Amino acid sequence: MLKQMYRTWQHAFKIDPDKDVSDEALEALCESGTDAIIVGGSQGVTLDGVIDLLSRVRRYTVPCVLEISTVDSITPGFDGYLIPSVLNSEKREWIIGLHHKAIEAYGHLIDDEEILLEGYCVLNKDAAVAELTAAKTALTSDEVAAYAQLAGRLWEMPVFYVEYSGTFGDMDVLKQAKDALGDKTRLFYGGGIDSAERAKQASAYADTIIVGNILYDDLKAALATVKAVKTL
Ligand code: 1GP
Repeated sequence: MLKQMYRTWQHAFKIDPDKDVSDEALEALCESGTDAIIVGGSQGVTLDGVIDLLSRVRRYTVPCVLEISTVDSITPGFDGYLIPSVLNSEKREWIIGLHHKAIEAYGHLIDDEEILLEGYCVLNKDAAVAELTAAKTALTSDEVAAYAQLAGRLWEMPVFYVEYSGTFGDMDVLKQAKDALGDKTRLFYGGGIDSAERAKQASAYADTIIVGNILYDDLKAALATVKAVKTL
């Protein structure tokens, strides 16, 4: 059950249902020793794309979870569902609004053990997700740390996600977030991890690192990020 298993994750690959990945590459990713495959993206996510990727990942034993970006692309069959809330969005809908609407419509179908709330702090102004969610990315490290404290010690969210999607982030910001978070919340980090070295740097502070883009550009480098953080 997702509510338990995410606590041990050190590494996950995030695979975008809107991008092509070959069967060989997918096999290597799923058999890499990563803790989970997260299916998710911010643009062009469709139900067909999600179902296709789910069925291909399901050939392997690795846990597979869906990070929900649109209600229309939710389908049963995943090991769990990650629900992002963008804490530094300037639009209410990305913090709580869409979630409220979805629960009003589908709340009766939700198994609480299978869902997990992620408090996002989106920090790369050039990322698609920053534009989509109107994230206020120009934050000082103290401001990010305040979001971490809010998410961790005040709200006790299960996950605080420092998101630099597309670029490698400021590790001092990540360290300060970790220090402010308290011990109830896991720190996820994603953005620009494209080598074993960067995987190690981020995992010095993050409990779980998420690797995305590099898996399309350099599969070998992507696979090296697993070995960098996990003892297999
Ligand atoms: C994206 O945090 C993930 O949501 C991973 O980022 O694609 O830059 O690796 P990258």
